[in-house]
Amino acid sequence: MTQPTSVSASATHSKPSPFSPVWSREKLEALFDLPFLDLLWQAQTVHRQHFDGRGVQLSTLLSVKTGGCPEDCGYCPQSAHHSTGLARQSLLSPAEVLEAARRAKDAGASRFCMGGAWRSPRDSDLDAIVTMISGVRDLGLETCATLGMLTPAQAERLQAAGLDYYNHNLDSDREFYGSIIHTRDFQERLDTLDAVRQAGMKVCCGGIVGMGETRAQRAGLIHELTLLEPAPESVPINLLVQVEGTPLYGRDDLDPLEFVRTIACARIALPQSRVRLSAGRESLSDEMQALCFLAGANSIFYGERLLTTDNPDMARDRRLFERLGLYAE
Ligand code: SAM
Ligand code: DTB
Ligand code: SF4
Repeated sequence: MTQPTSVSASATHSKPSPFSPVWSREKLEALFDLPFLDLLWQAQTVHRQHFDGRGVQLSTLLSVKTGGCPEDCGYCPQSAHHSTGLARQSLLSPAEVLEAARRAKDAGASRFCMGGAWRSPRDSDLDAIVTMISGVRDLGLETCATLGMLTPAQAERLQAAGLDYYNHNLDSDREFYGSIIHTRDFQERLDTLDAVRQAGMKVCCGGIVGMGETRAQRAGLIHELTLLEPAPESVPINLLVQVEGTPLYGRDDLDPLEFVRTIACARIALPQSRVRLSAGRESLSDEMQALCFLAGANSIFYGERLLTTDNPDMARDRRLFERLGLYAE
């Protein structure tokens, strides 16, 4: 019988950080390969060193501009390149957005995230967005937006309006990325993340698994996230929601335990970040979600809809929190 194994971060990476241990891609691959229980034990240990183990942050999403996006992201129902039957919706009014934010706050969310299906917003689009941001803030919610690529000036404008977080995902390993998205490259994503950081906002950056990538490529995604300096404060790990009409529809489902492994590796390699159990919860049992929390997830999207697809209803989540003794942060 083999003994429990642990993998520790190496100090010999090309980009050493004074703030956190450094993970090479090879070390991350080895972490992914640990026996499942050893990996979970290590993740839960790291989790408890940095967070209260039972607190889970709740973010509610709203799609403020839906569909018709010029990008061709292979997973996304909102791309104009795919025929998914999704109804387009032009930019909502600030009043409509604030009404949804009020409901989210009353239901217990602490952060409200506004998503726009743009490659990059026009400056004129941001006029309404800045009104939404200050209104949501005035309700006492943290604010987050995900609007595509930003110029440095646009990032500064959003920050000045009171935007706390900007979500922009790396989405996958650098080498796998090109088989999923052809209309913007990995470096452009890094440039937007840089603009967000330089403007002084917190970064929400993660990815999607279950797109047909290998385990080594999942390790590659986490590795890329560890190279962001400082580490993103918020790391959404999405499980692909397969939408008919998208190129990724019909891919083999990822083994749910592999999803748990991805959460655990994100937790260990990004010990101070909130790791969000994001899209895909609808397809996970309560028991599988419990394993994700054990692996170190400490944030969820809360509310019946993600952007265009379903999420567990709030009553189910409240029951889940009760069953597991979790509390909302
Ligand atoms: N258009 C902006 C962008 O791409 O940055 C913001 C919205 S986009 C929908 C935000 C993220 O949602 C994507 O980066 C991706 O990680 C996630 N996402 C989109 N479709 C998904 C799907 N079908 N399953 C899981 N995650 C998805
Ligand atoms: C993120 O990483 N996941 C969220 C949020 N950031 C914007 C979006 C998930 C979208 C899932 C597909 C949909 O509902 O359209
Ligand atoms: Fe557009 Fe974002 Fe969807 Fe890509 S993920 S198609 S950029 S909305």
